[in-house]
Amino acid sequence: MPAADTIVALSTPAGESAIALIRLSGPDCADLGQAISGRSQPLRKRFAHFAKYLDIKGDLLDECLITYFTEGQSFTGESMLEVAPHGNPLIVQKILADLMARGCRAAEPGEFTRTAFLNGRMDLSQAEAVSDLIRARSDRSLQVAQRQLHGSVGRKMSELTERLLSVMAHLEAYIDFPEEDLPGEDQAGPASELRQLISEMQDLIETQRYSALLHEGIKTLIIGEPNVGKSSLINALTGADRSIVSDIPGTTRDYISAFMMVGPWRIEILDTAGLHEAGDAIEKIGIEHTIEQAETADFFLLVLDAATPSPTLPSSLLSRMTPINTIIIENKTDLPAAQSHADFLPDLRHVPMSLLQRKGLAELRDAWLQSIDASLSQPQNDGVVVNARHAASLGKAVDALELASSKLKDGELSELIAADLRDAVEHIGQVVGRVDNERMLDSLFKQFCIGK
Ligand SMILES: Nc1nc2c(ncn2[C@@H]2O[C@H](COP(=O)(O)OP(=O)(O)OP(=O)(O)O)[C@@H](O)[C@H]2O)c(=O)[nH]1
Ligand SMILES: [Mg+2]
Repeated sequence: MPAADTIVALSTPAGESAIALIRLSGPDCADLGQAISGRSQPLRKRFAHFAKYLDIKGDLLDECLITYFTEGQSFTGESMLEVAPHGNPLIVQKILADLMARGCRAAEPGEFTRTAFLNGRMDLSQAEAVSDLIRARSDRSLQVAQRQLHGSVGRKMSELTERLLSVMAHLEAYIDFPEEDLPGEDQAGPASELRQLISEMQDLIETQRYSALLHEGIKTLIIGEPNVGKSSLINALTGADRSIVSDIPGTTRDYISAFMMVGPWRIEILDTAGLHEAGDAIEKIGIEHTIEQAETADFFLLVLDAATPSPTLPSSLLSRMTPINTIIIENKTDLPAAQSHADFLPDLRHVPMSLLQRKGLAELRDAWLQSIDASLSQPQNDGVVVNARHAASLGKAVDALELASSKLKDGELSELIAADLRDAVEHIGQVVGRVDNERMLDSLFKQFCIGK
């Protein structure tokens, strides 16, 4: 096989910083390390060398730390170099240009992690976790990414595969040794194990919703009639003058979104146009947008003016609101005419508030956190959370298992059932980016005495 390229990339953000990190991976790293540091000896592995960076003409570019990793003992599995110069974009640019002049190639996005995956340093779900980890913006998503990086998804897939292989082994024994003196084909065992596997995999697929919420944020809609204080609320929650506040009803014409945190959860919060029957053409469009947004919202903060009668809400909105996903905010409790609206949608949680006096915000955050925790508490499945790609593969595996299960019930041939099970194993294998036939054989041989 021809030697692969040696790739190079700046691994820290472009711009001024105390230090920058330039990473290289590929067969030339050992020679390059020696050449750029002007050493006569090869660099010691896994040792931070304080060295002068000398360019291809021998000119000094900077003083930096250079660390060399040998093949098999690095992130990518190839030999690697990490060069840490001062974080001056000009120095970084000169070093990158010099490394290119010495034959390196600029790395593609994600190429270091891809190489790590191709070299078997991690499975596909772990490679994905690297990018999730970098992008995580809340404690919860960080936690899930870290677990996945440590192989949580891979381990779960291995467990499912083992169990499927065991069902298969049971069935395949009859294909391979029909005349052998094997125990009678007890279909209740494999059939109930299959049902169990299907239900566990469906639970796993469900966790995709959780992972989407973690990454995109819990979409929360502030809704209510005009002038009740919706824009005041988004501003108070985000600590910024994000939305215009005025005493003119109908000030907010279209939705405005911002990101914020509630405890460990990332929230995308949207201020919307006030809901009411009348209104000009632009307001009407704004209200339509609110109703559209409500269809995909995860959470609602329904704001009321405590001094005015309870609102009449469009039924399309009301039907989306449940005690788990909605909090009613009775705002303007400071007004003399303010009254309790506890009897309005009494099943939903009510929080009294005066945004004018900045009262009730802490209570709202507490109630909100409790609601989110209640609806999104740690998913089952040992905390394993799958992403959309995993869920798609698992969905195909479930389809194959459903087929196998109904064939088993109809007493069809073991060969046909085993083919569906094999499909399922392959789809599960796709989650971690590999299908390991060796393991299937191991499992088969372990359970049945083949040697005679
Ligand atoms: N007294 C009192 N006034 C408030 C309170 N919260 C907001 N307001 C006032 O109510 C008016 C409307 O506030 P906004 O936040 O613009 O209300 P909105 O719901 O966004 O209104 P639209 O965008 O028109 O739908 C402003 O004059 C605010 O200063 C409060 O707790 N008490
Ligand atoms: Mg507004």
